[in-house]
Amino acid sequence: MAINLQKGQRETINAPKFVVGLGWDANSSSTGTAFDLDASVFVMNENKKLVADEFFVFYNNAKTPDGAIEHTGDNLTGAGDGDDEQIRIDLSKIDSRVNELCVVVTIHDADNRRQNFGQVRNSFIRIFDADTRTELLKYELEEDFSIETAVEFGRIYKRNNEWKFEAVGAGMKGGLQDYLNKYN
Ligand SMILES: [Ca+2]
Ligand SMILES: [Ca+2]
Repeated sequence: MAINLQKGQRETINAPKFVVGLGWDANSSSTGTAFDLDASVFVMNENKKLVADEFFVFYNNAKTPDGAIEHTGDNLTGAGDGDDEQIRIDLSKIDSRVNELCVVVTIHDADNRRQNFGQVRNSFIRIFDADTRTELLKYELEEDFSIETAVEFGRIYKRNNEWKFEAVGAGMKGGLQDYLNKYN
């Protein structure tokens, strides 16, 4: 049975290999233009800085150099239930400098398309065991976002040799570059 988390809640991830699934549905009719939401991961050291440029995982850089974190592919529409984008994580391969993974979803070309998270529904982030496929944790973002164009869905971090997940759900007006500036 998956544990359903509330915003701010933290739980231990009890699986050495797991998948982070992210889902959303967008209301295209409100802008007349297709929505393309993108999941990205900032893989950071204990100073909350990117371990190296290659540790920013997104649709154009699908895998970290240690092979531990892999984006499985860019979904362009978000149509349908279930995960729209996924990130696979294998803790046995993870670089020893890695201490935290920040999972962010942004809206591609949000400014030009005049889109924001106020038009996005049914957002969730979940974690399931990669071997057994058992769902471990799930967080449904219930926040009413409005002008935000980027949302940190959750973070995965190491504490006392355990890996934990925190349901974050923090939105901001900006894009990937703003996170890059913050974490570089
Ligand atoms: Ca996408
Ligand atoms: Ca969807």
